[in-house]
Amino acid sequence: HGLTTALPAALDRSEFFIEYQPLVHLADGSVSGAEALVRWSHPQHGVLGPDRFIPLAEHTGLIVPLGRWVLEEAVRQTHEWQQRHPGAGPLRINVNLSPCQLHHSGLVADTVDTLERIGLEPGTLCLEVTESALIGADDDLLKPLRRLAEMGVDIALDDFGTGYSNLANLRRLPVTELKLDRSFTQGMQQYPADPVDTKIVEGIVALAHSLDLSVTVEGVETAAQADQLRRLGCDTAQGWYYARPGPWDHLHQLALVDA
Ligand code: G
Ligand code: G
Ligand code: MN
Ligand code: NA
Repeated sequence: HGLTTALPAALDRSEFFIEYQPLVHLADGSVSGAEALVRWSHPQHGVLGPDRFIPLAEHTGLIVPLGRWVLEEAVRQTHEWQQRHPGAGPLRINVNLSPCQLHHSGLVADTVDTLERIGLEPGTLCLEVTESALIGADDDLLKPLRRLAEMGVDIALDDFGTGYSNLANLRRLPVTELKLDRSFTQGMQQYPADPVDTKIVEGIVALAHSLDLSVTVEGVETAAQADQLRRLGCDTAQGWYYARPGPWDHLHQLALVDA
């Protein structure tokens, strides 16, 4: 596969870049942070989304250095922003972790090193891990996440509700946040919202809050969705209604509006 063999050189030539999608407090609409989403500016094919190359990078192991680069870049831009806007309040940065990175023994050391070298508080970072990556995870796999959580790094369970949700299992995972999959948000499109989705979201919010987990909803595209998810008690939202993923400067402007 041509893209696979081009990946290592692409990393050397800095062909990757990050777009940031804002995370918004549902209570007042203020920006709380952003999710870092990697893209590849391919010299022939143009801008490629992560779906096109993350699976290839996972297959070849390049995901480890690529993931390290994403973390470094996202932490650096967040820190730079904080230095320039000390009064604006901390912006949280969410970075996705692939299951391969969880298996890599350097995860904790790399993360700690990046945060310390750049000078970002661990509590400013949230690592997103998919629910499916943690299904059936044994203690060895959870140990690095637990270490990071003890240091104050937030851990979010991404795409929650799409995997096999063993709710009892949730207690044993070192997570601080659930990111509800877009499919639940779709049921909130009309008034009144889909009654089944409403019941499910209510149940998940009650469970999450009883375990001291916050709830982020993905894929919010309309005011109706934001409104109904807010009333169901969800804490944070992300989606095109607020902003599409974009360059840091775009996020920067949104964050300063309510600062
Ligand atoms: O916004 P977008 O279509 O680009 O994101 C598609 C998927 O790619 C998301 O589910 C996200 O979890 C994943 N993704 C985006 N950036 C990264 C990254 O840096 N590392 C990993 N492992 N996945 C990412
Ligand atoms: O990590 P994750 O898979 O959740 O990454 C978010 C993905 O969802 C990215 O591909 C992003 O571009 C996409 N996305 C973000 N906001 C919206 C939205 O409001 N609607 C839809 N359909 N997709 C979205
Ligand atoms: Mn994600
Ligand atoms: Na997701």
